[in-house]
Amino acid sequence: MTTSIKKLPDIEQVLSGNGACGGCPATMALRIVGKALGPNAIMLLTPACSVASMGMTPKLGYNWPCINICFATAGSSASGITHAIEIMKEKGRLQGDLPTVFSWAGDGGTYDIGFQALSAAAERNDNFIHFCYNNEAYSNTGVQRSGATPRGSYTTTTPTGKRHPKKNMALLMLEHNIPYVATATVAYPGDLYDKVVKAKNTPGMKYIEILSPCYLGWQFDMPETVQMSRMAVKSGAWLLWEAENGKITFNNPSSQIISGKKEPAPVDEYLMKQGRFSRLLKGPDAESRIAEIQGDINREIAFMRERAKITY
Ligand SMILES: Cc1ncc(C[n+]2csc(CCOP(=O)(O)OP(=O)(O)O)c2C)c(N)n1
Ligand code: SF4
Ligand SMILES: [Mg+2]
Repeated sequence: MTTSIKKLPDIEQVLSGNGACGGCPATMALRIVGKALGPNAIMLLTPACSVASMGMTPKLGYNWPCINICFATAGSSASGITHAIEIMKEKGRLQGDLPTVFSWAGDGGTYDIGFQALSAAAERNDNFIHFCYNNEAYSNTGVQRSGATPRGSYTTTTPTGKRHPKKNMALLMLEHNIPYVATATVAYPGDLYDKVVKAKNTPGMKYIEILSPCYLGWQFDMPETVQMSRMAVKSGAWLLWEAENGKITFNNPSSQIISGKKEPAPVDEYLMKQGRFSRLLKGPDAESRIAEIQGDINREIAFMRERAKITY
């Protein structure tokens, strides 16, 4: 059973007074992650909104030792830290439980710029958790497209709508044969919490991707973050799943969509709530543009349904 939001621990690792926008999904997600990881952890951050929001020493917004690293190096830096800790333990210079090492990066720092180092760390099965908070753009620098930006979306570098579909990064990570991969989003906090607890207790490389609707890039009203996150899941535009030792299972409500018990909500309503799509859906080609986006979603659902039948 998924942990109820009412049962999440009181512990707060994200402190008040940080510099994130109101309703920031990355900050919401990190609060839940903090409840699952607890204080005994070391955080690595690539340049992104979460870095810009964290404040300056000694008044950091995150209550862990935090290391700001280069954009491309989440995988290699986290590998270095985790190996250093293991060696210190071996030499008797660290006692007690080892801290959980985790990298916290955006989609830019994961799908694009950080991919090479992350892939190498996954191949080595190094012992840390990589979190990608995916707001589907480079938000911190004014909303440029990334590999996670869906087709049809406006960004400053795709002013007429992105022409290509997003890639399935979580699945790419799974294909590295790592022991734990999961997707989550802020509208389902108990689901995210449970997944982080599992990752924390699994040795080796773990990858958790959290869809993070950002009001600035997606162009909706700040208080609607959680609603957008829920709509993404209900329309099938974002699937909740996890893979333990290669076996994929879907989580509610995505499991109902995958099993065919529930039809995904038509994507129109989800798209029209977001200025990044709706501003491009006013012309005579609106219908074909929506059909193209719906086609990407349908294809992904059908593909993941079949992919989940394969175990190794
Ligand atoms: C090597 C390098 N290139 C570019 C930048 C500029 N930069 C800082 S944050 C950022 C955007 C990060 O996007 P993402 O990882 O998706 O995080 P988000 O801003 O969306 O939270 C960019 C391009 C940088 N700091 N380093
Ligand atoms: S721009 Fe988006 S991701 Fe960045 S701090 Fe604001 S709400 Fe969060
Ligand atoms: Mg981003």
